[in-house]
Amino acid sequence: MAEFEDKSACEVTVEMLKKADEGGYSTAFTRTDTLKECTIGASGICCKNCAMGPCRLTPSKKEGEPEKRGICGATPEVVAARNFLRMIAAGTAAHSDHGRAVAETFLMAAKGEAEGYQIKDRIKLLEVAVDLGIEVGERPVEEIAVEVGEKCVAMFGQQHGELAFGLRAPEKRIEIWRKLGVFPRGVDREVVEALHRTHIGVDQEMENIMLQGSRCALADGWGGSMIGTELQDIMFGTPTPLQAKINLGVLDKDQVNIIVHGHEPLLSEMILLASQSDDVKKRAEEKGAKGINIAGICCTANEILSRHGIPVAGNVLQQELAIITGAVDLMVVDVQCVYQAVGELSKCFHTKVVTTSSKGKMPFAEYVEFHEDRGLTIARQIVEMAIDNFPNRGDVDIPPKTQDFIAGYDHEYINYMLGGRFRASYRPLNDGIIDGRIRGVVGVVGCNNPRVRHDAGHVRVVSELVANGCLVVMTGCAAQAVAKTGLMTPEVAYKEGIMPQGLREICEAVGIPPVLHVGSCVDNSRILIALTEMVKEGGLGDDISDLPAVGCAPEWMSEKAISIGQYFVASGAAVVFGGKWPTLGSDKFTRYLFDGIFELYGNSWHFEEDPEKMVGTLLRLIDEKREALGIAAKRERVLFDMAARRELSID
Ligand code: NFS
Repeated sequence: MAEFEDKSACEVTVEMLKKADEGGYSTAFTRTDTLKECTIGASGICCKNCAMGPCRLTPSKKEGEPEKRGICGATPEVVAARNFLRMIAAGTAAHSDHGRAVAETFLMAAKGEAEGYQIKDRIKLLEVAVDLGIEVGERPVEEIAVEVGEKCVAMFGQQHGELAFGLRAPEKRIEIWRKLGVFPRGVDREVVEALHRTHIGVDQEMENIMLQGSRCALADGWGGSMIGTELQDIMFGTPTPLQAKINLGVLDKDQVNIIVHGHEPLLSEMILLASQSDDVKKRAEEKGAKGINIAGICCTANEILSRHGIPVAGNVLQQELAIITGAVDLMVVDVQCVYQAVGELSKCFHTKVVTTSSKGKMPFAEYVEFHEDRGLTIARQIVEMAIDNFPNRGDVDIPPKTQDFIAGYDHEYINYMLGGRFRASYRPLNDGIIDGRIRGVVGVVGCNNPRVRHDAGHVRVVSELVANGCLVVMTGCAAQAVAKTGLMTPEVAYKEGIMPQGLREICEAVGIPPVLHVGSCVDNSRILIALTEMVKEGGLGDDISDLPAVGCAPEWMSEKAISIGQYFVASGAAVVFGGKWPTLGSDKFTRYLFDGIFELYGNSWHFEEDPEKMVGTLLRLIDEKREALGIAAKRERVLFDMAARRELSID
């Protein structure tokens, strides 16, 4: 088993890896063993932006030997910067195209043209309308919603002026963006300009390239992602805390299991709705099933989890393992983080894989094109495909383990739960930080990456942060990793030895665990708002860069993660990435990201491969900000209690 335990810290995953091995199935884990990474590409100094290359600018081996240049003369730092900007652009594009689909559906829903969708959270609609400068008055809700939808759709194609949601940031931050010329215009424009600037023969200064890096990433965080989050909340309801279950054990041998995988809740909300109708349930019974069980993977899971408490089957590295249980009757996907291997693997089982987006088709899958105007009808068709596939099951082997956890925290709820219904405010949080009961706030986000031990980095970093008095907010696959340990329940988190007295007092008074699940990756925009609220509440400086708050991604892999990191840095938060760092081939550019940009934004990027050392870096960054604010307290680094570690099955 040791060989499998080296690959994952998640017991269920280890068990399934063993089964995959016995069955001879290839997974991302086994392919990682056989596929050696290209070190030049991985370090960011391979330029393949034109056909004179690829120019592989390997570092000089001998002292005094001149540094390599590309055929056009490009220096390693410019090549690394261009590659980095292209990652940001791709990440921004992915989040923002999601946001656009939501905005377009929202507009259709407001006009009554999207079957099954509605305007659920009217209070949030009015708040967003006010932020967009829309007159509210006595106007009918539908009319306001149409205007909100139109304004949001227009933000993608906006050619000039400042992106409206960017004006939500603290005053001082807005001034920094204006001074540097990085306040984003339209989302699409920033992505296009990023691609233009990185074309052969355009932007040849790493600093200038990274100004566009910031502007493009800010268009993601304060644009595409924020539009996605806000409008999803209005259409599907703003999350409030709820209890749910996680891990492959949520699959049910007696029910039709449908896995929703991908990112946009536009599809999964309709699948859920379709699965709840009486005649569909009856059809399932007729086929011998006891019901219909919906479970999620990746960020689609986080979306329907946060709003409906739908169980999570697992995070990104568990997508293939879900199929290997033999219990998945249908996996329906839309966009992003869906492994191509899933299609072919499904052919070894009875599982049907259904793609739904014209943007993402897959060999070995069936294609049912999803259209929001007939969303519910199409979802119903997919649910029926799953039901009809139930009798085709072969052997089923579901690992019996699940874990309870609490999800559904968002910045509105944090505000409310801290201050109470009549005086909702971030005051108690700020006070807790000022008096030292909360050392700082850390956002731990991002993916899994089979090049590092699955879930281990997330769990280690978060448990150590909690042991050292930090309040942790989480999104994405990172959140799912920690949910699997129980740390997101008061029952486990309040046990002796998990967190220090001060943090525990606050958590107990408010009734929260020290680790809050705040949603999917587009919901990182919620963290931007929470940080802004903390600044506006007062007592912790007057910009995000003054807060004892840091972001980190211990196991990142996607381009979206780079975009998120850059928008946090440009918004003033320090960011620490683990795993591997994509610019190490150029010392000069790496130093610029780690030190140089501090001058501009008041914080910068950091990299720490080892999770243990990452905690040290995070705590140091927090303590430096506390010191600058004059609220430093002397404290020793606490190591996580061994008994507690065993309790959480963290090794
Ligand atoms: Ni985020 Fe979600 Fe997971 Fe990474 Fe992929 S699901 S948008 S990118 S892998 S956290």
